[in-house]
Amino acid sequence: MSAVTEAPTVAVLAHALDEAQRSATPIEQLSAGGQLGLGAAYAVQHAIIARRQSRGEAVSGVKLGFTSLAKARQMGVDDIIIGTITDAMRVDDGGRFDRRACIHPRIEPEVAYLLGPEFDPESEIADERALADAIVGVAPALEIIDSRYLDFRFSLDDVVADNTSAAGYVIGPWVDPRLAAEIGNRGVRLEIDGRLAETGSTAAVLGHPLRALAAARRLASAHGFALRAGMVLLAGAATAAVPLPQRGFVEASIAGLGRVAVHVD
Ligand code: 0L1
Repeated sequence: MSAVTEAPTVAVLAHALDEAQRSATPIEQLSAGGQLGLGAAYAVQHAIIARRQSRGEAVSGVKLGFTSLAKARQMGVDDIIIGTITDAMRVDDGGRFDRRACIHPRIEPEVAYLLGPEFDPESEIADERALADAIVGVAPALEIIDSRYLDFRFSLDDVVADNTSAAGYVIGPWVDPRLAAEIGNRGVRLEIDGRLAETGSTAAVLGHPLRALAAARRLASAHGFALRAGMVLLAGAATAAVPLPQRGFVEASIAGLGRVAVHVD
């Protein structure tokens, strides 16, 4: 009798990626076994989040990836993607992040938005101005990413399935949402132990980070994500990501917006 090879199911792939994250052990890219497809990749991501929820985690928001050209080039991909963040990934501003939970983590500065009740994708509002009015806070943020794939290499489908490499995030002080319109082209600095590691501008995020609001709505309705009041939206990296140090103090600042920091150990 000839052997029949079947494509692995969404559940099998989600289990593999979830276990890779929990054991901090990298796995081969899913695409090595054949093309996955974007629909299946998002199904795997949702299945991973369901596994995390069954362990008691709560979804706290969404994150966009590859909203910056520099970042997309760094990783060799060419489209914006959406991922899920949970309460277990959140670290307090100035708090501690345990690097040993990761495989090969990197860190990047971002702009975060706090979504208000009007942000729901079912609501009528669609233009950029109205979406900006639907946020209730804006803050500087740090995102820690950690690909569960060997050598931090992946295709677009791979990284979507791997929940867009989400590993941790830190939100600085929330400020008045009206400030969001004014920070379209502000200097961004990422420092490690007081030394400059990366510098850039908020304009690297889609030309103006507020454009992430419309992108998030579009991607959320296309790929089955809920956007609810009180959720955080991470708009995507404003600079290339840098390797997270073994230990140290990482701080990001966005001119006119504020600072956010994390201790790594
Ligand atoms: O901000 C970003 O563009 C995050 C991308 C996440 C995917 C990755 O680089 O691993």
